[in-house]
Amino acid sequence: MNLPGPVLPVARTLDFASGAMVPHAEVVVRRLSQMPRAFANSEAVATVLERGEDPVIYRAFPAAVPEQAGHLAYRTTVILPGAVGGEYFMTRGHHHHKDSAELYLGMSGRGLMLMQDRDGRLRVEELVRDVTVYVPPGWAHRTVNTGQDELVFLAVYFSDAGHDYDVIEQQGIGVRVMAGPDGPEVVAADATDLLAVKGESWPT
Ligand code: S6P
Ligand code: ZN
Repeated sequence: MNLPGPVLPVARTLDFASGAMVPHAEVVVRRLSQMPRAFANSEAVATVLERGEDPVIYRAFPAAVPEQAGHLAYRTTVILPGAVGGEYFMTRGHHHHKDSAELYLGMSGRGLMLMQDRDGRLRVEELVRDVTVYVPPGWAHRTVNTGQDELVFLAVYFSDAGHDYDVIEQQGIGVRVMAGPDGPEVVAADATDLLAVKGESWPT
């Protein structure tokens, strides 16, 4: 969104239940057909698409902010409830071209943030209303809706950071979140990674 600067101070309202931001720039809509490789079970994805269905996985309401150094961009995201091949609906996930931090705020619903740095370290944090999750520079992030309702959250990031979807599209993130008989199950690529995810020795 390359708007000319400078901009004037502006107030925008957020509806915590629906995720609507007023005013907002053009809404981003992501359907299953736009992210077929995100889900592990490619047969399940193909089956849904062959049925002629192309469910909306998530929508985002961006604030119109110049993509220039010094600005903060922000947008709400609404991930619908659902699963494909037993894997919960989630965002595509990305790195930022310019490694820089990002702050998430849970607004409604229930989900998990999957994060992985460029060395492969993994971290999973719960995202619910009133919870902030700090994503340090260099950590890819993907958000998963593990609940029955829409998962709504706000993300604030450096406006000139850029979004790099290629690494996650090609390599994925080392954990997946599956619908198990007793609720969400975080499944890691290998046991070592899973220990890292569940480790308690994280600085607070
Ligand atoms: C932006 C921030 C979020 C995501 C949004 C959709 O840096 O992380 O606003 O853009 O949740 O996810 P994705 O992976 O499709 O951009
Ligand atoms: Zn981001």
